[in-house]
Amino acid sequence: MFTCQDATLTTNIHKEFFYLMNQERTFIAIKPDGVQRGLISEIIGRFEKKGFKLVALKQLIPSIQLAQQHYGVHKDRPFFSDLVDFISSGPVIAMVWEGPNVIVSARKLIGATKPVDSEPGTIRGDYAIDIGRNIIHGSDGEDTAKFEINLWFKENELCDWNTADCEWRVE
Ligand code: DAT
Ligand code: MG
Repeated sequence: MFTCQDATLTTNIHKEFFYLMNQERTFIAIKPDGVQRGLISEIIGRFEKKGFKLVALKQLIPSIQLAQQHYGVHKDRPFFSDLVDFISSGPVIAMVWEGPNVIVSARKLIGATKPVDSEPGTIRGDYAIDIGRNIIHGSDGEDTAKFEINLWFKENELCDWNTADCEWRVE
């Protein structure tokens, strides 16, 4: 017989399944301009306060090779060489953030690529005035996120953990 307890259990299993299906990870980097301008805590704070979970973080000066691989999709664009030089010009804060629909959500927190188009309230809208100094990078899709996380981090640098208040973040 199907009891009330079974129903609750089934609902919980569905919720758990739904939650796991919607869990995503994205690669976020504070570029050298964001680091130089003292915006690290401001930027990390926006992702934290939104409710996403930090699963990896490190500071590094990217090699030219790493920057070229990261921006490989733009290799034929006229700004490619300046972009690579800029990204490898100083410390970058490389991070992986996790949460439901975090890839799209992070892009919204970041704002449009061109600061003239990025809305006030977004990171670029609040802190950037030039496309070549737009503070922050975020993966633009699932495949890109996987590629970038693997490019910047080793598997053992990613922390699997749960926030103590996770039931207050996701129903
Ligand atoms: P996003 O960083 O929003 O994903 P993108 O992938 O189109 O944007 O470009 C990567 C970076 O390259 C972008 O953050 C800044 C730089 N860039 C893009 N278009 C540019 C342009 N027309 N002139 C100079 N830099 C540009
Ligand atoms: Mg991009």
